[in-house]
Amino acid sequence: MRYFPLFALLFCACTEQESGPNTDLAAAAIVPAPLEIRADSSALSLDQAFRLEYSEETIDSQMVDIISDWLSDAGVPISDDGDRRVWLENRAADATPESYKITIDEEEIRLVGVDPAGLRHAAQTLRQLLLTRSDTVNYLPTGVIRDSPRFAYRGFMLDVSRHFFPPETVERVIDYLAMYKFNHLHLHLSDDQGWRLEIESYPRLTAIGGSTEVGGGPGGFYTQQDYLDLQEYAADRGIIIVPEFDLPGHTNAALASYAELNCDGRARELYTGTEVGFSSLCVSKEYVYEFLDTVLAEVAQLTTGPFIHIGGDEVHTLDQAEYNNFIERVAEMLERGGKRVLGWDEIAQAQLPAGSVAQYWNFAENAQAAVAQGQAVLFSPATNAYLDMKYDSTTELGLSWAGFTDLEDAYSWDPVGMVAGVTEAHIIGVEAPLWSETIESLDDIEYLLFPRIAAISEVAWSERMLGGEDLVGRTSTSTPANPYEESFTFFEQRLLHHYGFWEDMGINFHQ
Ligand code: TNX
Repeated sequence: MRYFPLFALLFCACTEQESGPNTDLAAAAIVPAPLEIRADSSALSLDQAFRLEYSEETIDSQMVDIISDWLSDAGVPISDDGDRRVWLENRAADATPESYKITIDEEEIRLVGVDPAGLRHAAQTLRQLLLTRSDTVNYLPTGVIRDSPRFAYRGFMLDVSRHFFPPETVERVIDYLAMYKFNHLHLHLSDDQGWRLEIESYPRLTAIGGSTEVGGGPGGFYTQQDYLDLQEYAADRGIIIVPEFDLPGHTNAALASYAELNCDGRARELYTGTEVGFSSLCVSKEYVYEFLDTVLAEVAQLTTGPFIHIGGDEVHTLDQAEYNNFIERVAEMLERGGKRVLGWDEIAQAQLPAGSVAQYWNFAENAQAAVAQGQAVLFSPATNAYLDMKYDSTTELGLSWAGFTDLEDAYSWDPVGMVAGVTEAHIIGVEAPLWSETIESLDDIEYLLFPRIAAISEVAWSERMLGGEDLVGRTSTSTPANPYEESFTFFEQRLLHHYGFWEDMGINFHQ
């Protein structure tokens, strides 16, 4: 593991100057914390307009437009004949994908990414510098920021099945994820309460299966065009959509839409409650496999990302052999279609194709089984990363089956060391799921997301101070040593500066 002195550099994130330009870039309130900041004790005035210039071979104008919007919304006047310059560049390098470097001097700002994702992250970091600066002094401190992600997969899951959320809501969520350097949005597109993606070969899945939701509301679904548009909106912001169809359990909406999917050949009633574990496709029927072959081929055809998520959780009505056989057949379909298998940790009980990923949410032995097969593990421990858990006993929204999860709980954990035998090399990344049994609107989503999503972003992106000691040898002062306590303090200091712009953006965050 690499260690860098970033926490030491960020130590004074809270000490705002009273007057005069802030010349200490190391005091920047950047979340997730970057790898390295070098301050050089000067400042760049933001009083003049900036022109955006870029190397045209490596950057498309769509990206420049998005970056330009981010910067002007954050208070930098952008104009074609601006006196000062913001320079954008992609420069391929032998570095971790998504790495970037920002240089600010008294004359200009330079953003260099090793790839388009890196350049976008650079722009987001600059945006945070702008949004968190004190509004009485119109300067940015000068210096250099170098940054790269610890984990390749940094995800968030939105359950659009228990309650349906329209595309505009998903777009806002994508904006928030991009701001905190996430790169995957997992959409939980089917469950007992709703099937949410149009499938041309099986139109009743959405006509019937998409017609309601928890509590009996109207539900809804994405047309294939909606899905393609969302996928493009996300890609323009560096985010890959991971579609999930939860199989073979959590399928009541499909069982209500096509009678043939049931062993008794009788369609189920639509379901608007919140129980789990009662439904399953009839895994002994060939019809079910023909159905899935067609459905998954349509989804694979629409989806540009490498993964399709097949769920696999909480199947309480099948024996192990039936379950394994089912998962293996479905995994094989994806493999034939050129997609990688992602599924909840239970899928590791079956033999998976090389390159599969088990999403650890509850069962350590399943994560270990995945590693024993040579597969990767994605960390979503319900005790720390489930954003549908209540903050505390007074939180009205959310559930509490995995306990309460306050900001410190969401921050103070690390995937390495959580499951014996699962080491950094096996871990593809971190994902925070938001299940929607109790939430119905963008306001509700924001309340459970903010501020915890920022904590998860730092777990997924930043090098941590582990074992009570960082690179510069600062040791934890807590007894017994809590390796996360000090880094949490630094995190909170930086995060406080984000509350102001969340308020300005109208985000309904939990205080
Ligand atoms: C468990 S996590 C589930 C979901 C629920 C969630 C509520 C998982 C793989 N299954 O079906 O929505 O808990 O927190």
